[in-house]
Amino acid sequence: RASAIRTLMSGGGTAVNAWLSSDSPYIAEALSHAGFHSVTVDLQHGMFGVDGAIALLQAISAGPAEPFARCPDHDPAVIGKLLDAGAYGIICPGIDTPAQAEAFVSACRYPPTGRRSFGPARALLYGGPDYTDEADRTVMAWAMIESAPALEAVDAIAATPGLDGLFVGPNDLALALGQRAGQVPPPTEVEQAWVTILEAAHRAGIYAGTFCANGEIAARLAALGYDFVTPGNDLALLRAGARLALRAAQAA
Ligand code: 3PY
Ligand code: MG
Repeated sequence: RASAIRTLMSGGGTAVNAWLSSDSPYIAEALSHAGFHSVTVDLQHGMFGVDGAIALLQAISAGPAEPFARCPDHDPAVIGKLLDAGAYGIICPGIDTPAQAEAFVSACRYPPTGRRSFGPARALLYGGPDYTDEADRTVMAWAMIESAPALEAVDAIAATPGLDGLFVGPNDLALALGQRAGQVPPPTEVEQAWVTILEAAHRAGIYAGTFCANGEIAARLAALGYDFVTPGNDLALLRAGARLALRAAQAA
């Protein structure tokens, strides 16, 4: 099965990605049916481990959204397992150097290009019988830029052969730049980094993606040129909906 996200973005469209932090296949399935182009299971900060993530990827593929995963760190064994479980995109946190970017891409690609081991398991069920032949052209590798050294090396990281995109982590970036995380709107240092990272990605001919605190910021960054935006995580969506319903119920 081809990646609908790749098709959308290569035609100039912006993909809207949901971000799953809760350990609930039911919520994963609901988000997949809600109209997002992809749903990312977050193994770095989400309330589940690799075994839980496999059930979440299954639940996402019960709906139309493409299953993505943010791996917990740079471990190629975990990246391989998430790909074998059917993740069509891997977002890798804390890529600070071109060497780390190269190792990350290698973990996502079969030999002779990379070092991914053969054993596609559930990926064959999701991707179909041609999965192995197409995987290196289908699976997306996104490097997260979220530190001062990463910002410094952003052009060299973007030039990594086989890397599909740079993905901004605005909260870690805020901390790295001496600001507080979680500010809405983010500090000007992060606003500037958003422009720098977008330009570096597009200069290198790869995509630019980002996490955002909410839909308004996601819309603004999509208008700026971001190809892949994430309008808050599942808990942020739940809290925002709860706040609106409470306010409406108590308006009388
Ligand atoms: C960050 O903002 O640092 C992220 O990793 C997005 O969740
Ligand atoms: Mg982060």
